[in-house]
Amino acid sequence: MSAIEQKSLSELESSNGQKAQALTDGFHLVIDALKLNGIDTIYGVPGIPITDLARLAQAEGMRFIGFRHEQSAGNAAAIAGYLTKKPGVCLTVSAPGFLNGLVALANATTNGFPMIQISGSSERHIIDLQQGDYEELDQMNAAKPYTKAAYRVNRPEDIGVGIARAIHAAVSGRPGGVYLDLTANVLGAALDADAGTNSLVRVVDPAPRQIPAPESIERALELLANAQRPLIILGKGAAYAQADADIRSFIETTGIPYLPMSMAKGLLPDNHPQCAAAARSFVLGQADVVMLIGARLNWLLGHGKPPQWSPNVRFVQVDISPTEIDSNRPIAAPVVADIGSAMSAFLAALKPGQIKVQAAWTKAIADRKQHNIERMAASLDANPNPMNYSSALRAIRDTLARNKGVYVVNEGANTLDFARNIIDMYEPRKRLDTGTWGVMGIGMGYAIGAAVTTGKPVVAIEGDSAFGFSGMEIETICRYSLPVVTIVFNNGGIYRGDDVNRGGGTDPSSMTFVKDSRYDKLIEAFGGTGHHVTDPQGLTKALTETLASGKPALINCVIDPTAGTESGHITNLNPHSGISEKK
Ligand code: ADP
Ligand code: TZD
Ligand code: MG
Repeated sequence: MSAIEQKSLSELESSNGQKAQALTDGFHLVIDALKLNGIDTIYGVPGIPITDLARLAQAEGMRFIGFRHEQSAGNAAAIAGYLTKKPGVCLTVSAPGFLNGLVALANATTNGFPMIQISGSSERHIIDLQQGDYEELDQMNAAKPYTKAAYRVNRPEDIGVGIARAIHAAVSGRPGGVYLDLTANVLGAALDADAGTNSLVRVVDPAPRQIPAPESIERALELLANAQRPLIILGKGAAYAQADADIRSFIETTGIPYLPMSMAKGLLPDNHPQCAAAARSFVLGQADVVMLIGARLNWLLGHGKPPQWSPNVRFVQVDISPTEIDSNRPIAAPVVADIGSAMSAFLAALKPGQIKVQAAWTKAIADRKQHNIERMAASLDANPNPMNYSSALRAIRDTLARNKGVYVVNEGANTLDFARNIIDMYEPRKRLDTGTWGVMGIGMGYAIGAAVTTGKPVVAIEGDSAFGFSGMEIETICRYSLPVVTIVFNNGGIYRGDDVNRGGGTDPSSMTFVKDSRYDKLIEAFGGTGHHVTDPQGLTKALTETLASGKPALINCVIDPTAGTESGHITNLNPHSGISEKK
């Protein structure tokens, strides 16, 4: 045990036995500052120099959720931030632990999730002269390019301000990941207790409303009123804003069809008559005025350009970030505001009958939806042996339709793309997935973050490759007895399980895993329930039972190794060397 640890522990003991002390230290000030600002949970992995910070958090009544890898701890913090609008806090050790967490912090920034990674760091004077300290790294500067903001606290009396600044940066404007560096010296430093208390800051209104300019609302309504084929696209910014009732009211009052981006599914139920998801390509290609609400025109929307979009489409964009406007296509009617304020302004300004959606447009969408739904029904109803994505997902879809409050975490390639299309969501912010980066490895972290934050059941639908990135957190799920059911879509590989080594050697292909793996056995090692299923009936039964039990479970779901396609539904983004054609 280090000197710092001993000192802090002895303080803990004496604070249990005796009355208030004249001194406090950096460890206590961090905890006090977090608690003062309503932060009650830390996700992390302990070690030098933050071992006692985690212990102290528990001693002081906070929850500390300990992970097996910092990336998952970071992902849990990030999704907690998305779900609660309060920054999720991830705690990491110096250098390698910090870097492990940084992937999640960068992913949070990219997705606009409020998160703070607090990391202990080594001695500044040794780092700066590169004299080789234990876990030496210039962490703050390493973090800067990947974060919304990065701060370092060099004096214990600045901890309160450091945490206040981190909270403001994480949740204001477009939310994001913030790095807060706490040196070992600062953590261990003593400070007069009163001076310490007085140095803390309770933040006031860290995510202030951003009221839209009235003329921006008028301009947008006019554009929509003159549209022939209007469309609304809801993104995860709209889900994050938690303005659910006003968004629904605007959509229903105007009658404009809408398309939810993946994490905005359920903002209005997917079976809503105005939902155009089943006619996605059709509406993107045909719409003449598109209102983006908390969605970026990035790769996920083909950058708003042909061939997916009409060349003449004009845009309304509601976004809190002024620099998002015109980033890919010119925006005719920008509304820079927080979505809650914007939607209530739209509702207040909308005149009765101002926007009328032409029946021809509504009917064309309904016809196309019907056509696509019938086509999809054929593959959903087929019952191939072994199961393919559609037949397995139909079983999950139907079971989840009977369990509408369940959170769905989803990653993989085919496993992601099929599940997104097949599984309907009925409630806001219930679908959590690979998001803006299409990153693998969010699965168990997001599942744990959602379960810890909400206490609600979670079903994680995972490609077998995707699962491997965070699979060890199955132990974390069992340790905290979380109501998480993980379903591993086991097709034996990345995209497919039948790829071969093109060199003909004995090594397996770069794309495949051990055949007939039994992922269900993993969870049994930690006392969870494992199921191995090979048909939709078995899957339905296992999922129904495990959801009802509310206990950790893993279902190994055998999928035809030949069922997937390269890169799932984004094959077009995959440059080919020509070797893949030799299959
Ligand atoms: P999706 O991937 O679902 O299309 P994106 O993450 O690309 O969504 O876009 C979300 C957008 O929402 C971002 O441009 C972000 O600035 C914006 N945003 C996030 N929160 C709010 C909010 N409360 N009010 C307005 N805009 C927001
Ligand atoms: N590493 C990281 C961090 N993110 C990534 N997106 C990838 C690698 C590349 N990648 C994908 O884009 S999807 C995927 C990888 C490795 C896994 C696909 O296999 P799966 O799903 O088993 O999860 P399917 O059902 O077999 O397609
Ligand atoms: Mg796979």
